[in-house]
Amino acid sequence: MNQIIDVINSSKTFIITSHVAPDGDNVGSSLALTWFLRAMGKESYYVLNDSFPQNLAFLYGNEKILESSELSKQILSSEYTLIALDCGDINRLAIGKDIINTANTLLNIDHHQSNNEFGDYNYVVTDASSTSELVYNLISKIDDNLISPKIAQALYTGLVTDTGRFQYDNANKSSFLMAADLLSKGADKQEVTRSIYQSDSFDYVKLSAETVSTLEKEGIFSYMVLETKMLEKYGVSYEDTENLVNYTVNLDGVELGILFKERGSNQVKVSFRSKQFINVNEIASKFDGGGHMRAAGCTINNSLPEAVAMVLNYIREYLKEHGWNH
Ligand SMILES: [Mn+2]
Repeated sequence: MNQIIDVINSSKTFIITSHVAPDGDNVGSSLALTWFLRAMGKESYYVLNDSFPQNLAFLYGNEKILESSELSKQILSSEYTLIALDCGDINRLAIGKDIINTANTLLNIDHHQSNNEFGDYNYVVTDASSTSELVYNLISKIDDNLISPKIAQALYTGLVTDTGRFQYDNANKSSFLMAADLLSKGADKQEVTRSIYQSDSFDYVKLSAETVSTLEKEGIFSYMVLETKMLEKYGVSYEDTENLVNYTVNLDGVELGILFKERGSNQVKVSFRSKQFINVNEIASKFDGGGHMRAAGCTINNSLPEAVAMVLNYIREYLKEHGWNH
């Protein structure tokens, strides 16, 4: 962490980016670090080529999140430090390759188990609750007084979403201490609750019901399927379905939950969640994906029925091998 602090102190211009399919932790940590660097008197830009879930709009407010093409040539031809947040794989960064290649220094700050330390400097702690917690540690060490209520709110959001409101086993003592400190620095916990957990649209709840109706249970695992036509029927966007997978793993007697989400005719996003002992990062990496012990995902370029069959066959074998198939 000290080398990262040295790089931050000595650089003038920063580009912050993160993984595709933005979530509370990557948006929260990115906004917090972008604003903190500006408070230090630095120039910093948050760049992410993707669309954002509606329930995070309260966080970014008027902040302009740039697409790669909107960064001026002037910035790209000057010296800048690129900071990759919450992303285990350089190929998953939602930013133009040229921006990665021409960066003076690449900093990698992350908590994914699958992170392969692709940065010039890496601050990777795989048992940290969230990248927001790592950014919090870092900026508290640089200058605690520059953490404004807005920054506190962004970090608090990342912490709450990545720990599933403090219920997953990645929520540890330091997470609660961080939460308490952020509340004292002006984070508004009820705004986070209202915006993220109490603002479901009517159509989203109807879509959830239809998705849950596909639920199947087989021994200690369960799964559901979300087809593109269901999203179209209810007018819900793909980005807004991040939490549906929880229905699969919250069942009594289930250790492993899987959600298959169809994307077009030949791509399926698979989300894995586990409760106590299955390392889903290991399972997802069999299909070129990754993530954490208790939450991971992968993308399969195949039709929905093919992808479902392929993953379920693998899971059945995997559970059998470990003696968990009953
Ligand atoms: Mn995260």
